[in-house]
Amino acid sequence: MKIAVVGATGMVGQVILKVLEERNFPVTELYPVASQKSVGNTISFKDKSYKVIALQDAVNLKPDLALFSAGGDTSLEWAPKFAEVGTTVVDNSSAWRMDATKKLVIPEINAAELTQTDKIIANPNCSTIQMLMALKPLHDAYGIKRVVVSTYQSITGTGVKAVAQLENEYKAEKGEMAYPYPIHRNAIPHCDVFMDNGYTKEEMKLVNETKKILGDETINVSATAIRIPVVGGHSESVNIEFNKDFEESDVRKLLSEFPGVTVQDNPDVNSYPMPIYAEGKDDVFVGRIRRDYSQPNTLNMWIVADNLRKGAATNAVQIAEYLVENKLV
Ligand code: 11C
Repeated sequence: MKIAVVGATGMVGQVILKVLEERNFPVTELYPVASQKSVGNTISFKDKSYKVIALQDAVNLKPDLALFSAGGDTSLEWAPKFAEVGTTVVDNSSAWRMDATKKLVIPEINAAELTQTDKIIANPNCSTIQMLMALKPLHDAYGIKRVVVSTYQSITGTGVKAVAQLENEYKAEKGEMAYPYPIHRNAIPHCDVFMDNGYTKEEMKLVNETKKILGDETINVSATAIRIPVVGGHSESVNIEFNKDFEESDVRKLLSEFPGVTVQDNPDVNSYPMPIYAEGKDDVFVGRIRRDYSQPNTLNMWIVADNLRKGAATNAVQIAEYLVENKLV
């Protein structure tokens, strides 16, 4: 496969390269692509050095696949240009996710929707991916009526500028601010921009992407997204009301049998998922599984995953793997 990684010098782009290498993705030619200021720099992949090239140069090379992680505006402008020359684009931004003509894919859930004609495929938001990995087997078994989710999101979701802000604050040094407030020793109830309805865009991604990926407009989701000074991954406290009742033991079994989910839940030995331990792992970790006694058919759980891996890079590479394995590129 001739593969372009667009945004190769960014936080997710770097993890995409690492995941491609780890999973031994069949790369015959690699085109690292970045904005003009990084063109000419080198990146390494499988012990070889590659020069970073510009977007138009990468289009001219007609790659089979382009994995994009360069922001919505770049995707809106450039993904169609790659698609026009026959490249299949897997896009990490929010630009195409809610476009009815584009598939929004978590491979363990809905990769079967993909066909050869899908030239721009959207990778869901990180908080959506980890939540739905845990909800899918339970939705199939009991039918989800309503989800109330609060997120505790890693600063790596914002990017390098946020990581620098935390480091500067930690060392009591001045620097550029990624957030309107300090993040060190703080919790900021504000991820992405505010919308007219009083929710943030990040919160509405959890609402809308859930319906699209599970193919069920009747699922109600209410979300609050919080930024915390953590780097390893996103955490989510999720309360789920089902249409049918469940046994807690069956819930544990369904979750542990679902590919890509690891149940880590034993209060006797203080076993539960935490972002510091999820960092660098591809699985979604679920714990604190317990019945909500305040109303019927309702469950609480705690979901943690590395937002740069399963929440972004790994999911995108898994989509690419599915396309290759099923001869769709
Ligand atoms: C965050 N979820 O942690 C975001 C990062 O829509 O792909 C990714 C934004 C997106 O703030």
